[in-house]
Amino acid sequence: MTNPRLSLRTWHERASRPLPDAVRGPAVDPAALTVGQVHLGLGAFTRAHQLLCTEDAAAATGETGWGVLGVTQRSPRVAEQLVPQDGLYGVLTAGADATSLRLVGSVRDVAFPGRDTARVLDALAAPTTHVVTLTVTEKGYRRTADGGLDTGAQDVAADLADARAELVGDGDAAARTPVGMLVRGLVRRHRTSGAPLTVVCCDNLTDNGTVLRGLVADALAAVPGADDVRAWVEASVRFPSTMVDRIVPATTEAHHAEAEALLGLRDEGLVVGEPFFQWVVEDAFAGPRPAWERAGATLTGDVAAYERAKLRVLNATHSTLAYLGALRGHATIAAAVADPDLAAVARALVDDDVLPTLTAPDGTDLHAYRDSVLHRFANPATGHTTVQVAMDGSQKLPVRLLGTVADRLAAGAVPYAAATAFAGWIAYVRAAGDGGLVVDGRTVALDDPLAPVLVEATAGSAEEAVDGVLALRQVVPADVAASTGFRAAAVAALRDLTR
Ligand code: CS2
Repeated sequence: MTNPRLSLRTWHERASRPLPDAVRGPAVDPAALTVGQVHLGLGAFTRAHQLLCTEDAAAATGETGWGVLGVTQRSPRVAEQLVPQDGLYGVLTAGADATSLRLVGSVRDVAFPGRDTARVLDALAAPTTHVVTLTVTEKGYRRTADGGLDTGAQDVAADLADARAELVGDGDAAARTPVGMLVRGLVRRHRTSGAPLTVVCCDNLTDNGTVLRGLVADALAAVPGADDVRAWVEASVRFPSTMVDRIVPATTEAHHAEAEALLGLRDEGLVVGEPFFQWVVEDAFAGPRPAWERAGATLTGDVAAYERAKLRVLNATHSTLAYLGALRGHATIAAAVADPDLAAVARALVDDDVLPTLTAPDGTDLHAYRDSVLHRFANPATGHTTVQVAMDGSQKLPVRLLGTVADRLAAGAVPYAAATAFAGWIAYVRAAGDGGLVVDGRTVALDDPLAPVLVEATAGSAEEAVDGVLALRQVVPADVAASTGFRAAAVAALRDLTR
């Protein structure tokens, strides 16, 4: 007999009977919450991170105003998962030794832009909404090579035309991009309540708050007649930077089976996370916020050092292990880091190239941080795949790897391990791009918004492939591309990998 589906009703029924010790219900009564936070990008990551923290903060303070309206991206799939479950979902924490399941009830409403844009805009404008959080991935921000908003892209331009219509109260067409949705919501807020707002970027970008503030400014500069809105945003909307950290793999059938065995209910919205959790948030808010510091987050005046250390140590070694690991046929990050050759590359990357570019954030021992990161990667229970981490390299490597390269070159050093990582990406692109990469019995497709450009750029000899990628200005900064030392190191590494 199949188990019933998770919902408020079935959960209450289930909770009236004894539960395994490893299962916890929502920290607050979901039915008592009203929406005070809008989240753009309701994927797995935020469900295992920010939204859990928001619920714990509400539980710690007893405040009932921090329910969340979650907004999906391009597909209605997450809405289909969560709406029938009254927004309830489980977070399966997969440790090396123990697994536990926690239900979260902070999502009080779910919207899909293709259908519900009007409702999202109203929520962004409502004076009862104080905080907007975003996890839309690197590519979701639609940036150009110089980091500005790609206002020439068709979908961005269409959103900006709708932002112009919104100036006169006429703009309910479906939003196509997250920044477009946000900007239209800001225009509506300015036109209606004018209440202050805080917008919290939670993606892996350097100085992410400043980046998002710049994109919003670019958008408004491209909307004729929006000068008053721009001035209001400058005065009344804050964009704190944040560093977010938790490994959240894609949910598998095995995870579903494990959670269902614990709970006795089917949960289509289940997400999985490692035991580790970190969130460092710049304490720069325009108004009220959930008491995230009561729920494990660090509120600080300076996020930059944390952000840089995390991107350059964790995310850079993650990508390196993903590319080199997949090329060696390792399906998971845990298998890749268990390969002594690859662990040595990861350590060399951190020790030789990354650490000289970092200042330790308050009280952090960066060597211990490196070890803790590699230890987390070795957790076999998450099942995090190399192919998942390998996606979108053209969007990720500039942020996680090429800043390190630029800094080392500026200091007069050739970053050899970083060149190996870069060559690993090129080798992966070549193998996946021509259909010749098989991991775990499956042919891997190249998953990257620039895939066709990358395949073309990486054709030919090792020299030609490295030169082809170095010439892609939307990926590689000019100072890195101009270095003959880095080029030679990358060519040598690519030859080794190809051999
Ligand atoms: C990973 C990150 O998929 C990736 O590119 O490097 O998602 C990583 O798991 C998180 O940033 C950890 O906080």
